[in-house]
Amino acid sequence: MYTPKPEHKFTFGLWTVGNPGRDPFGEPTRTKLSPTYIVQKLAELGAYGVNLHDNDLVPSDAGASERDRIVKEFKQALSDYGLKLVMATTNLFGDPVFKDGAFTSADARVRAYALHKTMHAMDLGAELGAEFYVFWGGREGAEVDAGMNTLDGLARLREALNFLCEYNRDQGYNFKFALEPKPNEPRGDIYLPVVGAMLGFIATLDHPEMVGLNPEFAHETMAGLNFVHAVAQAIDAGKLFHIDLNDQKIGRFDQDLRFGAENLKSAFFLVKLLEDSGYAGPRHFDAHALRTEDEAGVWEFAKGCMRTYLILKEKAARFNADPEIQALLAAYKVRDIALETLSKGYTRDKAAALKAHLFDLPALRRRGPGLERLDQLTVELLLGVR
Ligand code: GCO
Ligand code: MN
Ligand code: MN
Repeated sequence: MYTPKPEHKFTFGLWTVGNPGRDPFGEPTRTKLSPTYIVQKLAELGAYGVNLHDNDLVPSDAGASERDRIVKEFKQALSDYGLKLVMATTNLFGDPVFKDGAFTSADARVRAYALHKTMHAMDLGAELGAEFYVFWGGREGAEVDAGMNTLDGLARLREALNFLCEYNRDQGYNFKFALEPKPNEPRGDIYLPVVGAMLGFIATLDHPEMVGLNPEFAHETMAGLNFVHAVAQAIDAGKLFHIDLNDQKIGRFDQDLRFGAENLKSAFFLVKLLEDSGYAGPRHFDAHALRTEDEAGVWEFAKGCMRTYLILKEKAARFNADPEIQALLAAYKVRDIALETLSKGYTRDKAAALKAHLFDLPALRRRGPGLERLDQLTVELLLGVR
C-alpha cells in the first residue's frame, strides 16, 4: 500500500539525491553520483521520473561531441530503466557571471547570455522529452536597493519570459512554464518572493496561459506563510503546474528537509489538498539527505519522501471516510437555503430583501463551530489511534 509506483508520479531532481552535502561552511561529505546511476536507483525505488538543470547533466565546459555522447547515454538509461525526464530547468545561479542576476541583471550582456543559455537548455529538455520547464530565479534579487530599481528588474524579467514563451511556441516545444517563487537565499531578497506575487506577475505576461507556478513547501515556510493556503490559491487560479515538496523550519536557513520531516500536519493537509483537488501533475521532491548521511542515507531519504506521501494520502482518505469527522464537518458548514439564494446572483429584489432581513445575532454569536474536536480528531488520526 505504501510502495511507490510510477502512477504516483513521484519525481526527483538529479541535484536532490545527487546532492553531495556541501554547505556554506563545509566541503562535500559524499561523492558525486552519476546521472545514469541516479536514473537506475530512482527507477528501482518506484519513481516516475527525474528532473534536471542543464549543467546537472552536461558540464558547462563540454564541447559539442561530448554533449552528444552524454545526452545519448542518458537517454539510453531513461529507456533502459523506464524512467521519464519530466522537468527541465536552467542553472542561472552557479556561474559567477550571474552573481548580480540573470534575466534581471543590470548588465545587458548578462541578460542576453541568460537567454542564450536558457534556449540551449530548453533544446536539451525538449530532446529528452520534458513536459515542464521551471524558472527559479535564485539570483534575481538584491542585497541593496541602491543599485537596481525594482521596477526595472520586473520589466526585464517580463521581457525575458515573453521572449522565451515565443521561443517555446516557435520551436513547437509546448513546455508548460512553471515559475518558482522564493523569498531569499541565495539573494538577500529575491523578486516576486511568494506564490501570490508570482500569480500577479503572470497575469502581466504576453502569454499568461503558457505560464503557471512551481510552488515549494520550504519557500513559503521560510517566509512564515501557510504553504497549503498558497497552493490552494494556485489551484484556484488554474496555475498549479508543478510542485516542489520538502520540509523546513520557520525562521531557519533553507533546509530542504525530507518531505514530512518537520511539519507533519501541514504535510497532511497539503497531500489532502492535492489529492482531493485532482491535481494530476508530478510530485517532485526538491530536497536532499542530511549532510551527515552516506549514500545509504540518501536512498533512505528518497524512500522516506515517497512513503510519507503515500501514508498521508491514505490518512486523507480515512479523514474523508471517517463518520465522526464528516458529521462534525457537516455541522460546521451551516446551510440556510433561503439566505443562500438571496446571497448569490445579484438582483435588486434580492439586495432589498437581504437589507430588510432580521438576523438572530445573539444566536450567531453564541454558537461554537466545534473546531477543537475536529482538530483533535485530525491529530488522533495522524497519530494512528483512529
Ligand atoms: C532552491 C530551489 C531550487 C530549484 C531548482 C529548480 O531553493 O535552491 O528550490 O532547488 O527548485 O533550481 O528550478
Ligand atoms: Mn528550494
Ligand atoms: Mn525548488
